[in-house]
Amino acid sequence: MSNTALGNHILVEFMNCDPHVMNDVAAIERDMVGAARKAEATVINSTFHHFSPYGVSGVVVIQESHLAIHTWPEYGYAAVDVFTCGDMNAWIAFDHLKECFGAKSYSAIEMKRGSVNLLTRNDFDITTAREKAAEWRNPDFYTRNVWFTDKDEDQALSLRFTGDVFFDVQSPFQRVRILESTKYGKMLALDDMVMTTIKDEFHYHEMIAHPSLFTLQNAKNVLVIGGGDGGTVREVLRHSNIEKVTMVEIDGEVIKACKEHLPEIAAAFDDPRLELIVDDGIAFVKNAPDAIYDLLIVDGSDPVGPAEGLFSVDFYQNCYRTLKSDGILVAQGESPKFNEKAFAELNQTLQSIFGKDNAPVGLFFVPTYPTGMWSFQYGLKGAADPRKVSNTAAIKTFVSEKGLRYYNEDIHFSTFALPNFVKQLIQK
Ligand code: SPD
Repeated sequence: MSNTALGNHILVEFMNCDPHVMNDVAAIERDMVGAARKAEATVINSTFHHFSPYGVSGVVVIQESHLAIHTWPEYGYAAVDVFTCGDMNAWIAFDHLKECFGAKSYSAIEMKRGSVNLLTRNDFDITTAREKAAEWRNPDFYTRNVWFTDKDEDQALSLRFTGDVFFDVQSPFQRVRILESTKYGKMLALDDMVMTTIKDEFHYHEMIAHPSLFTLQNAKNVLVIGGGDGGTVREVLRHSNIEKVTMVEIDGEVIKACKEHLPEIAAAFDDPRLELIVDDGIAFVKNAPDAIYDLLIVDGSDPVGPAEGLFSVDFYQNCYRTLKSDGILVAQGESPKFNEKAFAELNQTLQSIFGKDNAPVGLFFVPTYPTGMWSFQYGLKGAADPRKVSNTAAIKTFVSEKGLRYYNEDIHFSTFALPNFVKQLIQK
């Protein structure tokens, strides 16, 4: 390094890179940290974010300055800069990244930063400054900041994750991933949406199952559409009156990922009362006989990709048909604060099929979904109405025997208490 400048900066254009790598925040973090290490830099910290639908930005802070990146997967392009001080050779990092990203073309310019003859040196006591720095810096340990972001155009929820990816498969329907979030443990992500995490899954799975099962009291035959992680059937099968659960999940990779990596959630797949079918739930309901299910649960993901049809009028008409005369439908209802349109339209659909007063909404809290406020929406075919249950003693006993952590006899009723803005969204 020339002693006429404080630093050396290379600005790199990597083009025609592998687009999948360009969109993979964990791989990019690994490669950037790897590049720094290969160039014998001391890594202090890394911060990486994935943006939905595409793109990664990140910085690796090194003792010798930094490496930064911004990617545009849709163009197979990465803009990288490597800023170094001291003897570190930035071109070693460049060569490493070129290979990792599969860049077929590239260009770079090199600049000297901080021309010493243009600067005036202050009179610092450098020895004390170095000693102070050594007190807090542990060169064997660096902090990682890799973020998974679930967002629409205006809002986002970001979870920090360790950077470790346990499962990453592009199925015919979606990208299925198991990542490890630092706060909520292992999580299932479909495309770039958080589906469930080990530490907060009980909010969703207890609330999708128990309010309707305590309303019906003696449900025997249940159909679950979706729910590939297994949490919903785990909760349904806690009820001893259940004789049969048919679960139809379109994506076998989701089941595989969760069985392997989320066994606490995928805990009931071996229950003999469960029939597991890997197929299209929409077609399954279309072909199902009339009036056979006590309870039909739609545990689908958001209305993009394979779950889009789970928000259609046709689908819910078939659901209505397959329910017994007193049957109940429960559907993942989206958020009145995140995707108001899908939330309101689903309720209109259910009102039009089940009747104006027979499509109640239950709100509950999920910390790992954008805005935290989420809903289940009901379709009540007959008189069984979760807003009017009286068997609270049975709920109390069940909750305590099974060790439930979200649902209880008070939540059973309070979930149906709606803020005024939600009432307005679904006004009849
Ligand atoms: N944005 C998340 C919507 C919820 C999707 N279902 C979660 C599956 C849990 N079994």
